[in-house]
Amino acid sequence: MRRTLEIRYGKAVGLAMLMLVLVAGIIGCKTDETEKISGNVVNQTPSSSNRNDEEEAEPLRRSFKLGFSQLGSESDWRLANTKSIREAANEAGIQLFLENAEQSQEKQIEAVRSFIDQGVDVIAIAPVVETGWEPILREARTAGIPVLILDRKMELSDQSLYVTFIGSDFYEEGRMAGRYLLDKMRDRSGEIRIAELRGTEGASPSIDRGGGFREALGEFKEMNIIASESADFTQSRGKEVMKSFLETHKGAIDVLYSHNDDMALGAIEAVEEYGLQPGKDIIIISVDGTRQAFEMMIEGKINAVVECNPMLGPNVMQAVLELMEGRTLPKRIITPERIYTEVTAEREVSNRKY
Ligand code: GZL
Repeated sequence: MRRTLEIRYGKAVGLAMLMLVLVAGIIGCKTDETEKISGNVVNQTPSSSNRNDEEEAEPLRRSFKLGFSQLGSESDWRLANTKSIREAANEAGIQLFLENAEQSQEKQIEAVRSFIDQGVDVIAIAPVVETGWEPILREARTAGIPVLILDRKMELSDQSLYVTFIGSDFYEEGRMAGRYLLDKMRDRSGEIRIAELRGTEGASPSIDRGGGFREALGEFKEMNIIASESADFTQSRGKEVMKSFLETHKGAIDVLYSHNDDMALGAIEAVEEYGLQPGKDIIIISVDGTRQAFEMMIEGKINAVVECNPMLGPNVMQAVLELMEGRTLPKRIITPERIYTEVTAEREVSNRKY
């Protein structure tokens, strides 16, 4: 009996040892597998010995590197956009390399080349103008670095040169401005003389906001754009160009359509210095939706603002993380937007985040 027990006990111990070795082997392989799958895990086994098994299996993700070429700092919208990108990168634990090109495409291209040399994981570009990007995007593709286009669009013959566009539908913004004007003037008869302050020449918001506005006004022949000039999205240029419009047309302007709030704020100064009342003598429609523009609507100096949301940061960082996890992204990620008027401004102004 005793001998039998000894043999059985011996066998049980041997079997248990074998099981232990087998289980240890499986855990070891799993760890290796985890490392292979995620790819970007750098320290799989945490140094502290007091972590339990579950924590041991959770890989530590290294912080990804995002190189972002920001086009400039020309407007309140742009400052809010940069702030949103910085805060969202910090929140997501993504290492952000941000270069401000001060509205120079050449500096943007140099910045992208430096990101390639630094070996970032992803490159994001807010392109100052639509054209001239294919060569540098090909350099990024050769380096195996995916590119996100933010805010403004690029004109590309090869759509595979970028992963996704994250921004607004500027053409629809222009249509919303045009539809508002048609409604605002529905009881007016005779010619409606419109002045337009365009944004940066060749920039997609300038091209599309102008196109959408004209499409909406299309069949209404009394709607006449008598003056249109770029004021580069800045307040100072907006004042200068509006001053020249007023002098050229001797104040005979019924509507100002400004492609952004900064130019509209400059234009308001010019209108008041000319002796007219903005928002009354001249209807003013703008785009962006900055807090200052809302305050002007409450004062009755701007009649309507089409929102263009600069808070792209969270969408951008989400896209970076999904890209790094090997997921596919939609080709366009569009921010929903709406129009606000002097009627709705008061109850909305406190919600404005930029
Ligand atoms: C629009 C953005 C434009 C803003 C301007 O998405 O590119 O550039 O409307 C800014 O205020 O300068």
